[in-house]
Amino acid sequence: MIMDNIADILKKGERFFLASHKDPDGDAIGSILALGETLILSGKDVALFNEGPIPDSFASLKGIERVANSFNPGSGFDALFILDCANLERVGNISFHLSKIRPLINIDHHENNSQFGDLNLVDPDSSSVGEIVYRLIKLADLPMNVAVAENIFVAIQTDTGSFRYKNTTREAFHIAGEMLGWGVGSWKISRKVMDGYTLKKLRLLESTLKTVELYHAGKVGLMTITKQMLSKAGADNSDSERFVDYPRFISGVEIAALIREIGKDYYKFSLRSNDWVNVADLASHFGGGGHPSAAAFTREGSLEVVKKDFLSKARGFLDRR
Ligand SMILES: [Mn+2]
Repeated sequence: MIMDNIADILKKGERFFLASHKDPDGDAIGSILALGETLILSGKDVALFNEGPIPDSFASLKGIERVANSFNPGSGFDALFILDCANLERVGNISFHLSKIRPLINIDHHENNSQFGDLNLVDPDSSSVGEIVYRLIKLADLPMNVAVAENIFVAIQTDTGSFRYKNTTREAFHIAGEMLGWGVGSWKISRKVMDGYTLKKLRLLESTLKTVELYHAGKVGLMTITKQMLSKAGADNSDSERFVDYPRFISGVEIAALIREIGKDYYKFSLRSNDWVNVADLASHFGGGGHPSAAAFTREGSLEVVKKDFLSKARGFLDRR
């Protein structure tokens, strides 16, 4: 079984390269930190990579100082681990250089994962990659401590939206509970990772909330962030992490979207659904992807046009019920 093969590589190897997707969320950061820390505790050598930018809310996670955003492929790695990436390009600009390190081990939970690894451990039923890392640690009998536990907790907590999204399983609660047994202070982590707003983030939220619009009989909720709004708040796009939840909170909304201007006539759509719409399918119509209830895509064109195209496709998905 693939899981046993990977556990074997973790036990026998000495040097590992670990990377996760650019614009990281808590699962991307937490899962490489957790796997990195347990390997270091076992006396192994690890290089951790994330292209960034790393949101302020993760600045105090245990081991974060080890995560590099520049890359020298070096040599002598026993394996390359790519975590929480549906495809290799998600790693960012270094994806091209990574082909030098083998075997490439792909650990993920996106349904649309392209199976780009030499070994692919893809489990869409896992709440987070942090949950899969936990199982690997158990299987390979790797050491746990509070740093490993904290990062697994963060991965699960952030990918389940603090245990509220549809992927919040009994197993997710079970593992999170076990992490508290290792000394993780869940309230402290929540304060840092889920709260921990900076003033610029709150200012950005203030202006973003003013853009809320409802469409299709209140079933689609949209918010928009322009470059101008970012600069006015002194913020950047990493400050808008989870803002898409606000239109999702509105009663009656099934599809929530946050549209962010990321370049000239270039927009990123972050999507969430509350119940029946598979937003990964919806995003795939525009070349994106993700999970059934959390997905994203990017689109070129004027704001008016990209919004209109999205709303017309979204209507089709709402009508399918
Ligand atoms: Mn994830």
